[in-house]
Amino acid sequence: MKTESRVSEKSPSFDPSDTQRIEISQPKEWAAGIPAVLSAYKNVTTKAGAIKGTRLLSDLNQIEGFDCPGCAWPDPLEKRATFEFCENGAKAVADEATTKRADAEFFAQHSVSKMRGESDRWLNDHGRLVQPMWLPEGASHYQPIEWSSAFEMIATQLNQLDTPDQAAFYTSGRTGNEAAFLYQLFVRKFGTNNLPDCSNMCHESSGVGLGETIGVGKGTVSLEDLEHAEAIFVFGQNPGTNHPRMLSSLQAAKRHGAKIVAVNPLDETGLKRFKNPQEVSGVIGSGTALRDLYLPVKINGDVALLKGLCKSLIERDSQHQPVLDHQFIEQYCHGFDEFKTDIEQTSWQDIEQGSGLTHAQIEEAADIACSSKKTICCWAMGMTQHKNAVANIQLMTNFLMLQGNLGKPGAGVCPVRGHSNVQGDRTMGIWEKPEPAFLDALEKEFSFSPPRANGVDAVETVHGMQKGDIKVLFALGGNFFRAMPDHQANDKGLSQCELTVQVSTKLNRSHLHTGKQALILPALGRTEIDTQESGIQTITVENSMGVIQTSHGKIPPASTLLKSEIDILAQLAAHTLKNDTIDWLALSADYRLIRDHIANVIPGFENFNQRIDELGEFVLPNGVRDARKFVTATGKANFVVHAIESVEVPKGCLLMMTIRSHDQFNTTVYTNNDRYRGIHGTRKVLFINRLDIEALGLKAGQHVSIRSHWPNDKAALREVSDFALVEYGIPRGCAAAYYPETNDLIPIGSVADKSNTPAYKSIVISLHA
Ligand SMILES: Nc1nc2c(c(=O)[nH]1)N[C@H]1C(S)=C(S)[C@@H](COP(=O)(O)OP(=O)(O)OC[C@H]3O[C@@H](n4cnc5c(=O)[nH]c(N)nc54)[C@H](O)[C@@H]3O)O[C@H]1N2
Ligand SMILES: Nc1nc2c(c(=O)[nH]1)N[C@H]1C(S)=C(S)[C@@H](COP(=O)(O)OP(=O)(O)OC[C@H]3O[C@@H](n4cnc5c(=O)[nH]c(N)nc54)[C@H](O)[C@@H]3O)O[C@H]1N2
Ligand SMILES: [Mo]
Repeated sequence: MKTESRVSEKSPSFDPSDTQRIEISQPKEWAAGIPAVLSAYKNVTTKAGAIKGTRLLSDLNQIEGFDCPGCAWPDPLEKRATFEFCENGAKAVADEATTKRADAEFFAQHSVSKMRGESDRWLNDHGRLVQPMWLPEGASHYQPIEWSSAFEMIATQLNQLDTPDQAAFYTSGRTGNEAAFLYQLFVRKFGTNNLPDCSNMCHESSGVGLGETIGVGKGTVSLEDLEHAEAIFVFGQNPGTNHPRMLSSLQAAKRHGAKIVAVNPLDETGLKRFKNPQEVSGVIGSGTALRDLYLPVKINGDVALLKGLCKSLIERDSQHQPVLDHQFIEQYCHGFDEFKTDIEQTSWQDIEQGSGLTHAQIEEAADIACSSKKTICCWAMGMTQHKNAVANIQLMTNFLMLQGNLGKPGAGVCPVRGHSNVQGDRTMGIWEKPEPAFLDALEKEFSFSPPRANGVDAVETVHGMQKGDIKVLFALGGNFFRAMPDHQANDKGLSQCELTVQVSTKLNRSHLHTGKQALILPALGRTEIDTQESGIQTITVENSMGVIQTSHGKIPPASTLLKSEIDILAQLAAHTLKNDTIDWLALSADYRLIRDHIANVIPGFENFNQRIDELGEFVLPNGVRDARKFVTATGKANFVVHAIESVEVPKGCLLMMTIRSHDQFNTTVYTNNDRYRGIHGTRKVLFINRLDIEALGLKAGQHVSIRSHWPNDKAALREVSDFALVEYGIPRGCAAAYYPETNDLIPIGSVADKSNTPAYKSIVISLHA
């Protein structure tokens, strides 16, 4: 066994590929069009090969094809285009279908310590993981291990724990419904609710906020609603990059006469103008202008803006313009009087100061709301990753409630999910705070007593590992180390674990920051044919709008040694839970049997197999959407009072958000370019207002170190270095940089109230030449 220190001198932010030529140009004025089609084909054919690549693109998002692993945007229920994909979905597929392999020889050549000094892009570029690998205690290199030995090792570790709560089981949102159901069942039979997931870092604030206001933690609109809305407000979202197929829906809405308002510190290209590559006019014409109004809100200025919007509507209504839907408020809502009083007492001065917008700009947005009978609010991470994120969500909902924009066609809330099945994983019970009714149904179906105490979420997992309370971390997909904030805290926690296990498709930094021993279990991807004892298997996913769809892998697996996630989980359960009443291996031999259990446990999945056999897909019930039914503490939709609370930014400091570039999928970096924002050759940039550059005595292009400041921070210094200043259209006092290179700047304790989501988009920073 080779040994060598596992500690690397280089910080994980080091990126050797940054040496390529750096070019900064003007941000683009339109999205998609021919460059997007070319980029899609180039990515798929260069990585997967011409024949396999073209095949993959034609199966993507088709009824008999596979669900795109890129994002959770829905596919049209009928009339799918021949090529129902986007540039970035194609990149995600190409990345999985790559012909490169990170095999045993690769791991023999590269020590863990050496790989720690490489960039995220370098790690991912080595291709698919093809066989189980083991990092023994004290070893410098991973070495191959048999599947059976790996399962035995995990089972032994788990069964040696003092209590099941000493293990945590993470999930990233690519996992399909069947695997998710099996996973939570195993974890609860093992005896814990420690099921942290990527939702904890993502839309948790939406779930918590919506749960309290309208009683359902999901969106209430369909694709059709979106296309027939009269006004669409897009808050804190960059769909041109992260949900490109949403642009087609926005285009359809525009053609039906909708007005679109973009609320964002950055005037994102995708919301300006869209050239639809599916249409001739998108190829040769000038495309469709999307947003009618752009509101350059300050980072975290949305609570103030939303209070301003509500104030304007309430003022207009009291001046005898029929603006509010009093009947809806009377019949379906609770807490309106208190809300109204609070809004009336909030001054325009505080609203302007808090939002960074003028009263006139807010009135312009209110004009659009008032002229619409059907309004939708869409949002993503710009709203959910702040200290007061839950307030953001609740005020958006309240803004809609004022005009009765819930539970009617063309109106409602639309949290746009990230990972392709993050919403489905929750529906299947991947949740550290399960509902009692769900546990009751599980108890009845499988005749056991599931644990009732809440488990740990993602942030609590890091605290737990640091304190020594959690000794085993098992991760079903994802990149827990890199996606979470505060690498120092996370590394300390992980290194104290007895065992860390990653079920993965590609190499990432979580394979390098491990427990005393570590395992990599390589899994089949969404694109690959999944053959089990009963034949070729189908899985299902739930998209952002509550539609259950099937997904069928189409290409041969990257290696004969790969196992499906379901097979891995079933084997793990069979090894760990001795003499169990459930025949786990029978479930993995035929996924239909898992769906039969889901049908018995989860409302809305009755006749699951039959419905997908006959229809291919079906829509889950949603009380708010279908019947204006609000299952909240008051039995009504709740208005909630929130104060304008701004993050304190000391003089000379800026408030920074962390964002995605056009060429990454979360922690997977494809290239160092961000075409729409005009960045080429580097990810180490800080977007900043020209006047702030001047005020700080700096120059555009200059390289600086970024330091973060947080009142309760116990760390000595949090700093990332060598970031080039890019003069950009962003409000004064605000800045932006890419995730994950900046994740170490965020202390693990800096989280959203109530949802405990890391405040990835409110980081107080200072710059140092
Ligand atoms: N190609 C691609 N697709 C993806 C992903 C990917 O990485 N790549 N990731 C997937 C996942 S998991 C997710 S969650 C989604 C993420 O999708 P997005 O939420 O669109 O992703 P972010 O880059 O985090 O963008 C946040 C947006 O919010 C804005 N913003 C930041 N702070 C504020 C604020 O305080 N107020 C307002 N109004 N706006 C603000 C930023 O300027 C940016 O436009 O995308 C999913 N789809
Ligand atoms: N600073 C900052 N940090 C953030 C965010 C931010 O906006 N700013 N966003 C947060 C958000 S919204 C999210 S969702 C998290 C993302 O957190 P995660 O979901 O944990 O991270 P990903 O980067 O999506 O995970 C990528 C890895 O998943 C594995 N993988 C891919 N496909 C499959 C599959 O089919 N099966 C299995 N088993 N493995 C697979 C591959 O090994 C790949 O390396 O990051 C969060 N972190
Ligand atoms: Mo996400």
